[in-house]
Amino acid sequence: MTAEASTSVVELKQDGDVLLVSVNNPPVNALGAAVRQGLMAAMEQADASAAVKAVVIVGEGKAFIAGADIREFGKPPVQPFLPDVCNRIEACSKPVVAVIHGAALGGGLEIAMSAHYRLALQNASGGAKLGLPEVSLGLLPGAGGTQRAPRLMGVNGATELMLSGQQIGAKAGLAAGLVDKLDDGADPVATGLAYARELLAQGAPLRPVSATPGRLADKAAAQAELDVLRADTAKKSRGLFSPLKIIDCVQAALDLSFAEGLKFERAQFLACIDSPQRAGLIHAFFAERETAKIPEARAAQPRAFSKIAIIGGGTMGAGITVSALDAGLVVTMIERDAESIARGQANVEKVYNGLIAKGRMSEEAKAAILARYTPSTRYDDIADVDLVIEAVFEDLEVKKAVFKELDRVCKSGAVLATNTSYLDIDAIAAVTSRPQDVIGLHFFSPANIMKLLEIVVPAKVAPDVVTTAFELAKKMKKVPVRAGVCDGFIGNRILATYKQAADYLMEDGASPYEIDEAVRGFGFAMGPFQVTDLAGGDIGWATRKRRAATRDPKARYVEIADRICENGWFGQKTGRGFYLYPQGARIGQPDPEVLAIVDAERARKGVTPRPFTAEEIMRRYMAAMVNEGAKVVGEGIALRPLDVDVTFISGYGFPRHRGGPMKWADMQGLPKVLADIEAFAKEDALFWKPAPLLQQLVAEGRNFDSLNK
Ligand code: 3H9
Repeated sequence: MTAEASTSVVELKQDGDVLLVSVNNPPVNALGAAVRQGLMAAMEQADASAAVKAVVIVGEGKAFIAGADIREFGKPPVQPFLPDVCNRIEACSKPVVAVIHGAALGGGLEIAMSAHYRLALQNASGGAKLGLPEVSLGLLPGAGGTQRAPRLMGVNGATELMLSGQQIGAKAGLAAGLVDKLDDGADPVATGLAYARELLAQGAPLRPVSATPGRLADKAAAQAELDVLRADTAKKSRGLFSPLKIIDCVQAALDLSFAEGLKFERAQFLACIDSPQRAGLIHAFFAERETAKIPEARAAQPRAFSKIAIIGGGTMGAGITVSALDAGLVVTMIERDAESIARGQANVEKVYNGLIAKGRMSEEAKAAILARYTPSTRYDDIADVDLVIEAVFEDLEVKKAVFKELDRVCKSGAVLATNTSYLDIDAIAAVTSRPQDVIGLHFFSPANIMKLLEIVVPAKVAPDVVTTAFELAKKMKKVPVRAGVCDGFIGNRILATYKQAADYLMEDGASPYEIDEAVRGFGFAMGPFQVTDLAGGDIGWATRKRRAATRDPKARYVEIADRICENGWFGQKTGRGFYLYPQGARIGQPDPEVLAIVDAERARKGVTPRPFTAEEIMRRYMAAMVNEGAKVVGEGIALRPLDVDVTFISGYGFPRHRGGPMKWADMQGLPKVLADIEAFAKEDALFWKPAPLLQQLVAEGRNFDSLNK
């Protein structure tokens, strides 16, 4: 027995002539320092012991190994380093078999590629999931992955995996050359031991991937593939740092010896580690997992739900219905009359028909899903549902009327949710006899696609209703963020503020086109005026008119958008808005008549326009976003700064590699952001009033992240 070499996270067991190496580092067997040390010790043991003829590496629990321990990045590195562990496995004098069940991601797949044989299980833990997702963390496979993957899979196969970050299953892994054998067994240990014995019986040789060029043997063909990929990546990587570095590493795999290629890869990996993009992306990774950690979770189990009702079959209601059906729920959709419910049903079917047209769904699968869908015009049909999501017209009185009806028909204990983007949910709850069951669920359009779900918690709601909403989000594969009740909740409240900053910039001298370009240059997919044109200028116009009576008369108000709407220019749907959209074009062109309106408004207000650089535009835009974000956190509307970050990354197109507005502010340094706000306040003290929380953090020498812990 060789158990003495075992550590708490890597257990060694001699099974006949095979050394079984089990990685046991819950929850996902990440390759922290102790695991790396344990794997090194295992290889020493395998080499030293004459009793060991082969080695089997397995992961305990639900995964093989999910990669490097992401929490270690940014901290001082601890030896042994992962590339050395991989090289040590490959250099083992006995055949090493990696048995992959569940996730083998990043460094986990690199460990597997360093083994001499790879067996993928199709049934254990939902089947093997193979991937090199480092790119989504601002990194590249840095433990030999950029050198071994192309040798195993060729340039196209390896690069696709490394640039997309996507996972492939066992069968695809076999087809790609990544694994040697599939097995239907459900027990990684038994299956792995059997495979190792089979290999020993065949006298199977050591097979280090580094020893041959493998699928890079035809260098000219490989180079041609890489040239195409480089050009494509340069176009698509949109300012991201690591994708082109991945291409450079594959080039090194073609040009250099394996050892030199590894050295090159290491230098590129360390450059990625030092990049602010890595810090932003890893913050986003953890933040998305933190938002589900809410105070209510400690005390309250979610209520059970399987049957739900959606009130309203418009774009929003239909999108939510699709999300619910895809989550396996039984859905009744309610509309007021036969015509509306037919339209609602058509809206739902349209989504599935689109998937069928793209070859991503079969007619049978659609029929199976729609078997769980019932359209109805009678509220009495939803008397036994567990949960209701109301998605009718955004008007307080209309919603109150629906909730009175729900209160009448729904069974006791049913969760009653309203999908609203800014209405007062306490007021909606108050019309029912059961405010403890009423909650807000703010979906984003298209609701079946957008990841963000703001879960809005009114004063009287019961904790188990909140946890039920989070459970629903999990089932729907949404990113949930807990928000308090206020006008616009987290996202739309902050959006309204930075949109105002953009309006001020426009009136002061920047054109809407310069502002949009600066915002895109920062990494947003669209600028604020493009977004207005896409959403329809009339929507914001209606809100502005409704709020005119309550607007602070001392607050600066820019009328340019109103002038544009008065012409009937509501954006893409009317062919012009801030931009021109000739013949239904989706990309707008600058409109000289809009610029004339902007000039006329400046003249009317006596504003002498001044130029703004893209950098100046972004300083104001971001300062407004961060300042309002700090107010939202300070008032308890968002639990933590990371909830603001996740809201903007998942729902508002904020560039993920910048980590969200609050992380961005931390990376700038809060004193600098506050100094900007104070300088702008000299022009307009009302709008640029610094958030008390921001002032406090600066005074205490702390950052937003200190509130995330
Ligand atoms: C890399 O490998 C670099 C190398 O190439 C080179 C190095 C030199 N580390 O997602 P879940 C935590 S880069 C640390 O909710 P699921 C996670 O935070 C790495 N912690 O579960 C959560 O913690 P908590 C490349 C990690 O079942 C808990 O585990 N690898 C790591 O929905 C459960 O996670 C990746 O990028 C990690 N690597 O999904 C894979 N991974 O409970 C990243 C997870 O405290 N991971 N945690 O909130 C994933 O994609 C998913 O976690 C996975 C499981 C699919 C594995």
